[in-house]
Amino acid sequence: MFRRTRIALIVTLAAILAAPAAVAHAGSAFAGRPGAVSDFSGDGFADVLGIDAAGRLLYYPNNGLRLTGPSQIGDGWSRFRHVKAGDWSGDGFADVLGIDTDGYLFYYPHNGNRLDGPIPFGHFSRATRHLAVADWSGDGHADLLVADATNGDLYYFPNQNNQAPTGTGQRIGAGFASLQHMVAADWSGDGFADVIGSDSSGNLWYYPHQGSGLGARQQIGSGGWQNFRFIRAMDFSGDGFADVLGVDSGGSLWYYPHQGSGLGARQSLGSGWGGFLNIL
Ligand SMILES: [Ca+2]
Ligand SMILES: [Ca+2]
Ligand SMILES: [Ca+2]
Repeated sequence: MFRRTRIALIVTLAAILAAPAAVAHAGSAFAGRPGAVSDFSGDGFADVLGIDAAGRLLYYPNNGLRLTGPSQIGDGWSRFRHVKAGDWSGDGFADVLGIDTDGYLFYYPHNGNRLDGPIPFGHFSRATRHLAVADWSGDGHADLLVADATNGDLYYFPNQNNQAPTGTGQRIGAGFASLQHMVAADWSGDGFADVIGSDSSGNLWYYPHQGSGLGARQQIGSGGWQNFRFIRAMDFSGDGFADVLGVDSGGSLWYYPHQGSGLGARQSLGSGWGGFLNIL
């Protein structure tokens, strides 16, 4: 009963706090790509959501490849161990899914100008090392990719009619427990999510989506990535190829544009991100 009470409280706070934080939908000029990662405004350019030290969910819209805002769109988000934004419902606007510290998965649908929910989506009986929310199947609905903390295997849980995932998932890779960060987004631009990860030696890797699993990984960065507090992949530039965003040890947020087969010169998106509990 305590759990239910706590969740209800969060919903109430989120609803109240969402009021001044209306997210303007771009009329009928819909340009987002269904299933995309972190495009909260639905305009085809990924945005940033952050959970600050007080557990507030803050929305930073991408306005011309820089971040503006933030607007507070929720409260009580410090309870999540893993949380990601991806278009689960397939309407072009990113929804949010999170796994709390007890292993429970929740779905927050993006509804109009705020997040609804949370909708209970089940429980992971084994510890999760990494969670990604991205369109693995290429059908315009984000799916779940979950790296098991125990055996390091990566599992794909398909999105079936936007309902809670079922079963044990399909194994699509191995060796992911040792990665410091693991995310998924469409790096190759073919409509199927790929995986990006960083290791403790400071390397950044791209794991291409290939058939029913992941192909041989390719290095797309080296030196210093082990010090990053957060690493995320999302199409920040709106060209259909995922870019990389990261918060370094000094709390600066950087945008690394996808360029050719690697990353171009990084650009600053601001400072003061060091105290954040999560970004998505
Ligand atoms: Ca956007
Ligand atoms: Ca899908
Ligand atoms: Ca791809």
